[in-house]
Amino acid sequence: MKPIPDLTEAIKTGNRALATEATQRELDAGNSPQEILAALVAGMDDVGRRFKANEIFVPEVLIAARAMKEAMAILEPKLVEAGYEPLATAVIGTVQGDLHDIGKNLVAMMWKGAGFNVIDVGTNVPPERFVEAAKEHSAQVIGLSALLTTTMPAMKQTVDAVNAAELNGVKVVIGGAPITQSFADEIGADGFAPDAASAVDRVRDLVGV
Ligand code: B1M
Repeated sequence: MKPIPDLTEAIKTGNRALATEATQRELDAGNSPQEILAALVAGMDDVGRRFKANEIFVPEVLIAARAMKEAMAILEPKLVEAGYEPLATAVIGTVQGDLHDIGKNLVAMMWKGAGFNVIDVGTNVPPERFVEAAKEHSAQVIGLSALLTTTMPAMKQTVDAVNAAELNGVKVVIGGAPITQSFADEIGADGFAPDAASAVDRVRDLVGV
């Protein structure tokens, strides 16, 4: 892949004007949509790495994700035309009884930034809705977020519903402030991520991309 340094830099710094301008410029120059996507993803990967290392914080990630979103709005129709297949499809939501969505949205943005097709089913999502959405979109991953200790049991109910539905290898990844690896093990989730950047690594590992 040919690097496009200013486009990658635009995502790293959350420069929306440059991100959209450089995306359009590269398309006009006949560069392939996949190469342009790779340059955008490289920017988000760097954002994820610095977020994990506590070099940047939630506001910078949101700003980078917004630049990525605007560039993707230009790029997406071209990717579709070119027959591009996303790396994986993930359904994400906040579990039943829980209305917190800032962390969940951040994970969704990072997943999109990594090249996944993300179906966001929102907040206060009952177990059967996760199952239904995973079936409808042939998802490989279901992401569950919970911020309340009182809604942690809804994660177990969702994992149980996914297992009961025999969704053919769909992996469940969980996260949120009160969630730990030992809780994930206890309820039989396939993966846990402490933050949005690690959630990208976890899905990449689980689906092997
Ligand atoms: Co709420 N709230 N809240 N709240 N709220 C907490 C979570 C709380 C810790 C505050 C406190 O008491 N100190 C507390 C929970 C206590 C507990 O359960 N032990 C609490 C409470 C009690 C409540 C209410 C019950 C209050 C009330 O009404 N009495 C109520 C519940 C409503 C409901 O959900 N049914 C409530 C309501 C609200 C608001 C609506 C006012 C608002 C939510 C707005 C929104 O989300 N749109 C709110 C907020 C903002 C918070 C705090 C202040 C901030 C949460 C947040 O967004 N953090 C929070 C206190 C705190 O955390 N300091 C608190 C930033 C966000 C980026 O972090 O979500 O942790 P976080 O996400 C991280 C990681 O956890 C991880 O990645 C993210 C980024 O790296 N992650 C995942 C998250 N999901 C993941 C999924 C993954 C992987 C990683 O894989 C799929």
